[in-house]
Amino acid sequence: MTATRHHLESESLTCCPLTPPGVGAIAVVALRGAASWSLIQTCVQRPNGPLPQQPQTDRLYFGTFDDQSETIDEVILAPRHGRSGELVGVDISAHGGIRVVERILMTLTERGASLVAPADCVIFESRDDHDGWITRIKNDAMRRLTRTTTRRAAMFLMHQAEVLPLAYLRIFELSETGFEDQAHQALRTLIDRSESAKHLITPPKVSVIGPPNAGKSSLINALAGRDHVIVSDIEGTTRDWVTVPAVIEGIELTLVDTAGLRDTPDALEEIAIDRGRTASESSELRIWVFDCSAKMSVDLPAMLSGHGPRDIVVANKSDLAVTDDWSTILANSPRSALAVSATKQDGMDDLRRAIVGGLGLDGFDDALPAEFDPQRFAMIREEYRTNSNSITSLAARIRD
Ligand SMILES: Nc1nc2c(ncn2[C@@H]2O[C@H](COP(=O)(O)OP(=O)(O)OP(=O)(O)O)[C@@H](O)[C@H]2O)c(=O)[nH]1
Ligand SMILES: [Mg+2]
Repeated sequence: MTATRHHLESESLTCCPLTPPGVGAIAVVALRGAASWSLIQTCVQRPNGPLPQQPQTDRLYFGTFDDQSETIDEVILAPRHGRSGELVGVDISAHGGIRVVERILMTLTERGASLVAPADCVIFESRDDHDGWITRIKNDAMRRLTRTTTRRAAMFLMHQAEVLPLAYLRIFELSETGFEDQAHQALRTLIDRSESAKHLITPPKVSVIGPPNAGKSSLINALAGRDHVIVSDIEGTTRDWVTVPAVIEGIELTLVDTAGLRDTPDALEEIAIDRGRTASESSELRIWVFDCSAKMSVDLPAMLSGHGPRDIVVANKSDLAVTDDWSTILANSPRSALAVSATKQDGMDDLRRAIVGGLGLDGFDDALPAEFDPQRFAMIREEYRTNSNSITSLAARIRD
């Protein structure tokens, strides 16, 4: 028996899988007990060295979970603290797979933790959790983890399991103690942040529209990092709209490639253009793509008249000789268009930043509270709108 094991056995340590086996891209294992961090320190290494002696509250740690000298998986650690700030456990999220979870549980039990059924593993406890609403929100976040596909979404949900119930508690407490204005302000902030955060949970649709041959499909391939859609110099190559998954700054997106907008005698193409237009209207963000080496074939201001405030205008093919019209637009300050070359991959970082900004996620801090559940979000927004004088009804519905 090692010294570590002997030391840890004197404390009560339990572990259990929190996510169902084999489902989703992320698996979460809960480790509970005051000594859980000491145990974790023996099996998780950060890329730049060991874990700190004590975990900070409201912080996640990224590292590799090792058994002897072999790495089992990359993990995110979420330390869990009790009401008075004491450590009560650590949630370990790995990439999933039955074997990985088994090996993590095996390592933890070898080092002193007892394996228990999820129902016996106290997941969360809070003095204010009379009717279980805090536990419910936290467990909702954990369940959603099994459906995430990016590390960023996983980190966001693990943060929310901790901070979202606290944000609600604070709003209720402010209201119950007579600080209605502050309660409203805090709720408004939560709603605004949730509006952006929804894009971390449900991949937003970003459609790419513009005249034929402007390089829309090329741009989509450049953003997705693979040749998903057909590119050719024949105008009207893309017919019916096509969706392509992509990840930008950890945000999962659905890019929508559409048929080039033009007047055409071809009935099929006209239908494709119409369908593309409809798809783009229901998108969260639209990217207008033009060929800046070609004479402007459209009345740009007219074309952009339906243009939403957050839509992005791309002047593609900036590697070729740029026409005078486009030179003027690109020289304007502030610039209304981004100069990009899809084939040479120039200007793509600016475009990615503009997409993140257009989705309201520029500088978004995943560790601050935001509602992640679409139904609860719709409910709090509605309560705020219709019942803006009272937090009481909102509190009752959240606690219900
Ligand atoms: N030089 C240069 N050529 C490009 C660039 N982007 C696209 N092209 C070329 O432009 C032509 C049209 O590209 P596509 O991506 O098919 O254009 P599209 O807008 O999807 O066209 P449709 O589907 O017909 O509406 C192809 O020959 C591409 O190789 C670029 O940045 N620079
Ligand atoms: Mg195309």
